[in-house]
Amino acid sequence: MKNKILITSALPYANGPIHLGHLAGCYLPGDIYYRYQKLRKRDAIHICGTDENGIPITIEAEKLGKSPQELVDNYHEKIRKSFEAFGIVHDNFSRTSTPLHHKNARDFFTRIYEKKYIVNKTIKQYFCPRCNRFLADRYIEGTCPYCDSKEARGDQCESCGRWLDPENLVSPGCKICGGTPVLKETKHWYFRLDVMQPQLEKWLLKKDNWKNNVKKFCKGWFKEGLEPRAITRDLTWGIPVPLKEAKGKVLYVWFDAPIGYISSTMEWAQRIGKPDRWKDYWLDSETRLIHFIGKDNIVFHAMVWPAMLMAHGDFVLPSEIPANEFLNIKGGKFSTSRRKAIWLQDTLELFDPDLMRYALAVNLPENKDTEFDWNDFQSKVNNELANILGNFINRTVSFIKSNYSSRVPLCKALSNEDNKMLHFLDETKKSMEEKIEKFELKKGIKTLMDLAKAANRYFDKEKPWETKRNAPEKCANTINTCIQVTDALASLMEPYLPFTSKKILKILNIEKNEWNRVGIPRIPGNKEIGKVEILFRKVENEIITLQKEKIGEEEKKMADRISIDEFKKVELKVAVVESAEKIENAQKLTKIIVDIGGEKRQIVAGIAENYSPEELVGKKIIVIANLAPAKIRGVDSNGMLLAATKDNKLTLLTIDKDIDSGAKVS
Ligand code: B3M
Ligand code: ZN
Repeated sequence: MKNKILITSALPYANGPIHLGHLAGCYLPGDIYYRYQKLRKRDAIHICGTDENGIPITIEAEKLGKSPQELVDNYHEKIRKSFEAFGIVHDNFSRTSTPLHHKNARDFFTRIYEKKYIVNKTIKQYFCPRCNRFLADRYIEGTCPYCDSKEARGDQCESCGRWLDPENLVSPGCKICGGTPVLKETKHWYFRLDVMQPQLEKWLLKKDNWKNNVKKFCKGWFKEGLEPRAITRDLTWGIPVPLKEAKGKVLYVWFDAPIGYISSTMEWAQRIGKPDRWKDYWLDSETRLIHFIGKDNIVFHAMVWPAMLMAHGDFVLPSEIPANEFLNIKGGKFSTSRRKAIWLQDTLELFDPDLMRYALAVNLPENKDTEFDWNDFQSKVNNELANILGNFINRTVSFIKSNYSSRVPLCKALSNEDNKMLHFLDETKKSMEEKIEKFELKKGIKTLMDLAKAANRYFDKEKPWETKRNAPEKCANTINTCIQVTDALASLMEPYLPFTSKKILKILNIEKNEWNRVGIPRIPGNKEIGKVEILFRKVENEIITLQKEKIGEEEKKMADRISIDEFKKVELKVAVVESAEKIENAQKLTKIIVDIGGEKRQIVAGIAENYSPEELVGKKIIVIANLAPAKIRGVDSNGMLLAATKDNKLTLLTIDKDIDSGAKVS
């Protein structure tokens, strides 16, 4: 086993908060794996940071009417804090907006440009005449030519995972104004993936231990044949391309982002006062470079990034890419932009982080998509964490408190049963090691839970509450064994449930966990133990009901928004009131004749209580001109006027400066 481990988790875009889908995809697995390696005293570091360039940032900033800088500053801090609160430990959490990273990305480009792995081409690119700009990848949306999804973006189809070029899209549309873009000439720089294919293929062939989803994906790509890929974009936000003739262009975000792993490691080395330390990892071919990612990032980490590294030549190549599938929510994907998500921040306000860490860990989408469900969360917490794991520890510690004045009873001689129990600790440890090393983290936590179950069975079978009276020595042995099991549980759970593990250490009055001592009793007899503390509080029904309602709400708010195209269907015009009269037997209704740029219309409106007919004549008002005609109280109405109302008050919408009737309102 190589002993240097460089662990990275995908750099989250600083365009929104972290949700459970992100956590299950890569952040929790990365953290579990890293914590485990540290517990085993391996030389491991965990590197991450926010991805602050590219179109995902500019689009969200435009939507919110903020500058990209404001947006990324805000979310960098939010993401960093919520990771910390959730117990995700990174040796360094950087950002791709640092001067160091800008320099690294530009140097990387220059190096492979000089080695002739980058060429330029004049191409035709979509340009939106209405917005007067070139539409870089995500500014364009259309139908995916492969899977027919209607929501494919210019750079990738999220539905089938293909990496696309905007020209591939069927019926493309401008994401900003909804208009139809046209093709126009521009120059871009391309990375010669085609040249890299043979090397890449040879290298990937040796990775037969890789997960199937990753291997399958790559094979498909090789079969189609790799093509040069544009790595520059027409944007003002991002890292300027380090070439004179590329003024006004920036590096494609997926070109600079993975280089962010290197930059973040360098930043870490500087921060700890050993500026060369990053080299020990990145420049040593013996390092195991492990990228934790979600499946939508596979193509970039398993193909483009290794190809970039090969072209560059100095750095270590990825050794494993444990990519997870998606965690879904009610049948669909989590989506930051559509606000269809359960936000980490919200769950942290309600539950101890370990509850969510557990619920996610046992449900990780390692081999297929899984679904998050609040009822399932509740049952995992109440029936597994509280009733099994918490219960065992609680009954052990409480027993010591009430029967042995909070001192661990001495163990004289172990029975067969005691030995079996202790032996099971060692077995569990080995089995967890095997699983975690293979990235089967879900199996790892299940193995831990099996130990807790076995421990409860042991307690039930040995009946210390009876032996206390009739066989006190046996009772002492049992309880002593139980406290060793508790101690072992604390060590074994640390990667998954670090907060609970800490609480147990406090109860046991010991400083730290020792993975390698699991199975070898280390809690001496007579040791005084601390206060009994409830480890897992049960989750009540009411809180679950509330959470379930919340998911729909936010998404609905977003879904209820209409697109600019929908709004444009409404034809609003200025109209002048020519005559008005009250409608008989209808207290609230007035019939008016308006002129809309020469066209006469009759409209029935509920304004009789607020405006007299005399007041109305001559007013210039706003009407919906293309409303389907209707009969109101038997009177024809052909259009509708606009008015503002509040608390029984009503006022008509008029115009601020004079303009002819028939003028369009937009
Ligand atoms: N920011 C994609 C994402 O957040 C991207 C990952 C970059 S890893 C170098 O899903
Ligand atoms: Zn446009």
